[in-house]
Amino acid sequence: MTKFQTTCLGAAVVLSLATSLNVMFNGRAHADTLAAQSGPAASGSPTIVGKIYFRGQAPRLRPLVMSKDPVCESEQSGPALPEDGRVNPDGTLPNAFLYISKGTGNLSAPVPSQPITITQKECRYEPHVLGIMVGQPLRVVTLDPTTHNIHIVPKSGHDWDVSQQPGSDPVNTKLTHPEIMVPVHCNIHPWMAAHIGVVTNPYYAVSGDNGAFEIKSVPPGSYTLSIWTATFGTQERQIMVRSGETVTADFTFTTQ
Ligand SMILES: [Cu+2]
Repeated sequence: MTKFQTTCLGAAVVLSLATSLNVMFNGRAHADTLAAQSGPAASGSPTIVGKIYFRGQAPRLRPLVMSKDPVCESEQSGPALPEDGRVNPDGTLPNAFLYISKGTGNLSAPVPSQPITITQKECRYEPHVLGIMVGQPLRVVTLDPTTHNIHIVPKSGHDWDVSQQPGSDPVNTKLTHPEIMVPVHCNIHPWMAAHIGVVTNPYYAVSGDNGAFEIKSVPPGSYTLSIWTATFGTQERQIMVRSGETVTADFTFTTQ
């Protein structure tokens, strides 16, 4: 076991216990707890790392029914399980969106000109959960031999509803208001769904198939780190980021 894994495991035990006992850390005390787990971080390396754990009975997921479009059905190599509600085999959660919702540090950063891409592949969206900054280009790609329609439905601003034929060029848009989370649908294939976290700073991440996440180069400050999941609810906690240090922030969710 590497030193990093040991640190994560230790932090997980402490934070998991706290969460399962419904003990809310808050304010300075918890910030210090997390800072105490910090280690040195080189410039540009992760400043906030963590893992998202799940306790309890994982939801039993029903395969998506794609019979409405035989092309989609034929693209599947096995049962097409939904992403929402999925728990990794190791008991961690993928598809959790982590972001800094409040803070004292200087979070202002230029909006990247490079696009965030969402791809329609095998009649699913890849990725299923993604983040983007307000005003950053969103590029929609189709790789499927069937027509899709991408329908983005923000609470503020206008719907964006565009069809893409097989072989079409990518289409581009922008999201104009912060929102956790903006839903994406396909009006042709009702099982297609994605969630976009639209944020005003670049300090966000999505947990992967090992439940881990990392947010790089966060300026020093005191922050609220928030986490969204589609199925298991949301949480937040205070963290303190100090220059040159890495903060470990694990979260645990249970069945709702
Ligand atoms: Cu579609």
